[in-house]
Amino acid sequence: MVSSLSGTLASSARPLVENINDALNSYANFSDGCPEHLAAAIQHSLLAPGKRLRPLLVLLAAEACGSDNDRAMPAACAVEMVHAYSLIHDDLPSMDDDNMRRGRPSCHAAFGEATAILAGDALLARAFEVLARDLSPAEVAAKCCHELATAAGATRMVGGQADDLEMESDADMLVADGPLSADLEKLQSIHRRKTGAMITVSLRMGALVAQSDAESLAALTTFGNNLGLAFQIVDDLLDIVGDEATLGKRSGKDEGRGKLTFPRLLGVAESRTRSAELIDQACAAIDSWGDRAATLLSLARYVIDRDR
Ligand code: GRG
Repeated sequence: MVSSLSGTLASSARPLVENINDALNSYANFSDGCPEHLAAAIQHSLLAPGKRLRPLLVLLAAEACGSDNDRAMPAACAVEMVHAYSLIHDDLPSMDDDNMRRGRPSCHAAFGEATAILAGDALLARAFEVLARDLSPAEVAAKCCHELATAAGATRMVGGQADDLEMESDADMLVADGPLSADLEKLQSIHRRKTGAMITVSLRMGALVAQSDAESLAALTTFGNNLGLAFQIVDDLLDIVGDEATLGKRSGKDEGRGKLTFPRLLGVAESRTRSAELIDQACAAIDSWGDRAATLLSLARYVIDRDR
């Protein structure tokens, strides 16, 4: 991500992303007992050049609430592990069926389907091992385990994915028959769970590590909820207007699969307007924080200007 950032954001984010990558590297090394091909599959996916948006949000939220990066790093790495697992499983033939991810062959394309499923499983488990072992005090570790498990589970990310897969077959019917507001509600509900929950929990874990007050936690939650939905709308737009080489994955696939997306429901221009409004609402939640929120605010603006 850093390569496509500019100005102040790049100079604040670059060292953080380097620290995140170093920490992920060490967490991707297993002591005796992990088969070599499984470790290779885990490293292939976890250490691939992703934007590291979620771990950055953890670190920046912690920093904005007065904590240092080292304390928050286990939570930052844990959320990236859950994200990497979700991408591996999402790319499987039975889900989104994608052979490219982060500019590389997706995990199952490189290591076979069974190993890819197991690499995802191992990353999900590793995330909670890291949170429970490396976060302190114990109450903060327990809270983060609870929040991340909820965000990743059946009522949020996995549930959103399940509804998204189910809706693929109904997309034509939905657009043709239903009132626009009902379709939009359904689409937003799916993406708030599938994509938004992991973005919001990243910010919340940062605040929890910093043992912030309830008001700051609530403000970051509002920031995250709006940012998460804006992120997904931009993801839908990039699938239409994005460049495959820059994205590092196939584009145009939503259309090919007949998926219901924001641009399909609202059109490209209205989707752009909607994502910009959501970013304004996100920023309004923490605008009054002044300098301590400056990088978070720049990151939110980057989310709608990004090209990958
Ligand atoms: C399979 C349990 C399970 C869940 C899948 C994450 C997800 C849920 C699906 C990924 C498909 C997708 C394109 C979702 C939309 C938004 C999203 C999560 C994009 C990928 O995140 P980025 O752009 O990726 O932050 P990088 O590679 O930069 O980390």
